[in-house]
Amino acid sequence: MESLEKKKTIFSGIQPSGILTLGNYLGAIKNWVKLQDEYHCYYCVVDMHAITVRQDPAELRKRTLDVAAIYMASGIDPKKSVIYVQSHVPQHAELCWILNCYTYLGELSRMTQYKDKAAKHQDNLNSGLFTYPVLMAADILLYQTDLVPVGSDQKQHVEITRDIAIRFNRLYGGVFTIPEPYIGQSGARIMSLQEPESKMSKSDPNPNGYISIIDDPDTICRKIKRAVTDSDGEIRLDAEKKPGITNLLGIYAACCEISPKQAEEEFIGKNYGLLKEKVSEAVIGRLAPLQEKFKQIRSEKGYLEDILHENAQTAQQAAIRTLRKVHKKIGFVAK
Ligand code: ATP
Ligand code: LTN
Repeated sequence: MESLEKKKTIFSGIQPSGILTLGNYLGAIKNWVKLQDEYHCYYCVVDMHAITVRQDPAELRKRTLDVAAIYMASGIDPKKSVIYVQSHVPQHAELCWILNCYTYLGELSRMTQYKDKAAKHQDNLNSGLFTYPVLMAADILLYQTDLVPVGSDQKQHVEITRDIAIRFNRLYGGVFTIPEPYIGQSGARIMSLQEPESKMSKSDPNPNGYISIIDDPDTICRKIKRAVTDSDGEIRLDAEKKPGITNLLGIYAACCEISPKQAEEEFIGKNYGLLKEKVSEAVIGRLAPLQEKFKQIRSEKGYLEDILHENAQTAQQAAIRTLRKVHKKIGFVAK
């Protein structure tokens, strides 16, 4: 019976705006790997989103391939899941334009990511930064996506996607599947090692704030040793009063596949030095196999590019189907 049921669709993406961090891995990619057997998955490298902030062209090109290689090195299989680059499928930009005409300035101005990024990039307040969530809605709705696995910081963007889709469907009848966010239990929000009140982010100007997925063991140990904690000396979960320690316990738990509560129990009565040592070991152990595969995939550039091109064609076929339906509904003359 089960095989007759249509597999549900998953879509997610990461911007090639920096080297991926442990936050991206534990909050997003780790969950993607688990989902690929049960769902029909699209995992995209969202280069068009990345240019909402100035990027160096050579770096962007390199990082786009790096992100795709990290997807594969983490266990996403390009034979099971569609791994591709956003700008290779122009239907994302086309649907984005259409959806822009069904999205209100008021709702966009409430987006917290926009407010954060606008504050950081006062010198480049471009309109792409403002309409960023509409492109994200286009990404998701093009594939009739059921579930969007993201870290908790992206929940608001999935909600606005739902609002836009519901609005469109009300006007024109059922066009889009209404997606749901899927937020994994552990690693939902890994915080900066230097400012544990804000999330670990790959575009943080201070590299001590994040662990990059390809940091070597010495760098990982050094960054964790320097992680900001507090002075009361007690290891327990308390995100408000002890954000640094809570974050380290969260990282440990996510790396060891246990709950933060179990991690807390393991460290009762122990000192911060030991906690940091154990967290370093757990992170290094978790990342080692991934780093080895990454190097191998990255050394075969032609192979990686071939996979991305093939997968973009698969994605495009599905995207064209949705866009055709949208054109018809809004009254565009058929080509
Ligand atoms: P940037 O710093 O360039 O804004 P970012 O590091 O925040 O980027 P994104 O490309 O915006 O990363 O996010 C990719 C995915 O990783 C999203 O699903 C996001 O929710 C998740 N993610 C990013 N940072 C974290 C984090 N610190 N903890 C958990 N999940 C995260
Ligand atoms: N906005 C996301 C990246 C992103 C995405 C998507 C995530 C772009 N398009 C579609 C899920 C689905 C971010 O900043 N992390």
